[in-house]
Amino acid sequence: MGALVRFDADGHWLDTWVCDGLIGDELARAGLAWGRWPVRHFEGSDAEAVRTAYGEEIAALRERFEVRSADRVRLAPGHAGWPALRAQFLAEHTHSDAEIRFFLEGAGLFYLRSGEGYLGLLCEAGEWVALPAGTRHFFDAGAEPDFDALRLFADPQGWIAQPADDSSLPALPLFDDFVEHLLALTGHEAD
Ligand code: LAC
Ligand code: NI
Repeated sequence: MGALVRFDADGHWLDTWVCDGLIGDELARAGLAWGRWPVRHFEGSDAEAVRTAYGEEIAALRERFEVRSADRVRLAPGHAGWPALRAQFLAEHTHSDAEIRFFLEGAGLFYLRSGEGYLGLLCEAGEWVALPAGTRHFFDAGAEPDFDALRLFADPQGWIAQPADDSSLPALPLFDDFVEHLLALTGHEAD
């Protein structure tokens, strides 16, 4: 289950959306495209394997966005490089192209500025999101990352981030706290 949460300027949790239609509408208002594709199981650990399994869906995205390169990021719990990568993802940044991410497995949390406050978008397997170029955002996947995602880039060089001045950011719940709070709200216990 993906989820979208609105926070105020001080980082207080305000509204929670967990229905596809409402998440899509709310994100569209914030200028983001979002959707869900069927989860398919396929062989292969590279970006090409995803393009083969999701040919039609990815072709449709390519009609909407400029896409010149792609890569695939798979991070399993205990990944040695995660602390350094996490710090890089957690720093608020922008990209000169749209940030398009499609989750094949696991989950990740995006934060972006919206109006006076912030939106937190939890993406799970089957969900994709496109943040327009220049959107200030950051990302987390928790203390133990567990996701597999396709990243599509307009820039042929792939992942390039411009740091944003994040000194005004309030404390927003990172992935593990976000999920715990969400599960408590929706009446589920965390594992
Ligand atoms: C990205 C996330 C970390 O740019 O925002 O992939
Ligand atoms: Ni980014």
